[in-house]
Amino acid sequence: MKKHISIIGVPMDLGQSRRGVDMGPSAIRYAGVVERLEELEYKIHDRGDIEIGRPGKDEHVLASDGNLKFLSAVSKASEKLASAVDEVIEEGSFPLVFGGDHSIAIGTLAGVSKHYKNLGVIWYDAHGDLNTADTSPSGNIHGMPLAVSLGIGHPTLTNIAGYTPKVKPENIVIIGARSLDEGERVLIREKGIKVYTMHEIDRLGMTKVMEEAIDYLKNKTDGVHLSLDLDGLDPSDAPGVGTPVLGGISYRESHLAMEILEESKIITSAEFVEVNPILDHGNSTATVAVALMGSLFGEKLL
Ligand code: B3U
Ligand code: MN
Ligand code: MN
Repeated sequence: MKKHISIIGVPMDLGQSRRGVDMGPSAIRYAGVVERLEELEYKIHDRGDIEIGRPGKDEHVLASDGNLKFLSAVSKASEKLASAVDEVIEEGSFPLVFGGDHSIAIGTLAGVSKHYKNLGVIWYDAHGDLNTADTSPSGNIHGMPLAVSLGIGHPTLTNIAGYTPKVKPENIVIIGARSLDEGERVLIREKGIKVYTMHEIDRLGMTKVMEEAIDYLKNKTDGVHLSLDLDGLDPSDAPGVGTPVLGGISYRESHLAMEILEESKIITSAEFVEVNPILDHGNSTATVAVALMGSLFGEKLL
């Protein structure tokens, strides 16, 4: 992994309905991320936060766009984030993005993917985030970023940064899924997307799941983005998320997953999303996020 890391905060809360996730970047900083990574001898450049425009007063639900809440504010922020991520990679630094809700992955991937011919994506999440306006039960864009990155969805979103698609279905691995909508299941089957649900994690164990995921991506990709939604973890370990789902990945399994990724050296960019300090117990979910970043960037127990 590179020795320079650039942090970008994205205080976005318009991709879903629970306020407070816009404070995620502050909570993660407060949990000591910069100090933790500096201990590991990285040079950290904290670029501060992307400015998120407030929506116009009629924009709360854009009926004319169907089922896409805050489409215009989300797409504007995505363009800004894509440019910032692009700059970071141009500078030769590792982009580390803090959410905000998961809609920010649209911008992150738009900034990352133009630097790779075959970007791989590890999507660590309770959800598939593969909805479109037609299949979404909520109209929340944070349930859509993976579909958008495949080029499926509203053109304003799929064309962020001026190109589409950002990722090929065969270069994606979803880990931790346990809440998939019917339209998402259809898309997974149609596109042949690799998914390790909680069933496979329980059955095979996290070591085998991660080894298989890495083998699956290693030879066909030239970079791999880790998009880690804290709701992939069990709510007992990461309570501060907007849509908790029981039966998730444990704190220990998640550390193991990050350690195995670190050993593999395949990760070239990362984002940690959906930390909502208002719903949290203390600052424990941000603290978990920072601990996982420690493992991802090479912290060792001994
Ligand atoms: N699949 C549901 C719920 C959801 C997606 N992502 C999160 N929740 N965090 C939806 O609204 O698309
Ligand atoms: Mn998600
Ligand atoms: Mn999720």
